Amino acid sequence: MYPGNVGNTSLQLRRRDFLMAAAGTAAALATGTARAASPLVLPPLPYAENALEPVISGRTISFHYGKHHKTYVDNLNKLAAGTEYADMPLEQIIAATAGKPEKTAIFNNAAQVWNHTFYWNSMKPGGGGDPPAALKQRIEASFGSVDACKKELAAAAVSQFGSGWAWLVLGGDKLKVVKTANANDPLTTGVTPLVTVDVWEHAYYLDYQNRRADYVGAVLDKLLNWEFALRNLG
Ligand code: MN3
Repeated sequence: MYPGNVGNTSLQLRRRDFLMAAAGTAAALATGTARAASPLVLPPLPYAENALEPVISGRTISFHYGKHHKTYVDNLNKLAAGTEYADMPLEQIIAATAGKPEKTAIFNNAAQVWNHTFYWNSMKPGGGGDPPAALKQRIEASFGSVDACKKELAAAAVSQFGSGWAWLVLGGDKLKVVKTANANDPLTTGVTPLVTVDVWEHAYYLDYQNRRADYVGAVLDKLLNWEFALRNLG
């Protein structure tokens, strides 16, 4: 449908589709005898673990996806089991727990499940380069140029103190850059996320050690999935 889509079904998923995939088949699993704590399943990576090399190593992805992302899913399942959240779609859990100090643990894990699925889809092998024309136009209207947009996104990613995320979002009719700390995501502020960059150290430390700026620059130049951003724009 869009240039750059090469038949990878996962990459063609719209944001809501993969969120539903992330939420799993709640009803089916709820009736299953072998049902574990909760219905949430770790969504498959949209590419092989080593597909983002040399920008991000297979070793980084294997820990980041296979350990970190999986742990958020497992923790969320434990926390949600037997509660009102057990059968709730992920986005709804995030909305229902955001900003509630007594729900911090469940919010953190739910948001991190969502954020990581969004992050994997924000990148693709052979990404970066020029956005599709329809997106480019929107970027130029909001930032002046694609370069200015990338500079702002890189600055947000590099300047996020400690762990967090940098995002390109749609707010009203404007594209803008925001950053969030720890597990927070901009969904809870009423904007539409388009792409994100994970700047927790676990995202880059094995490959870049303390050189966060090098990791961010390489992701934006070589991996960013502009087609995914365009699809999220609706
Ligand atoms: Mn991470």
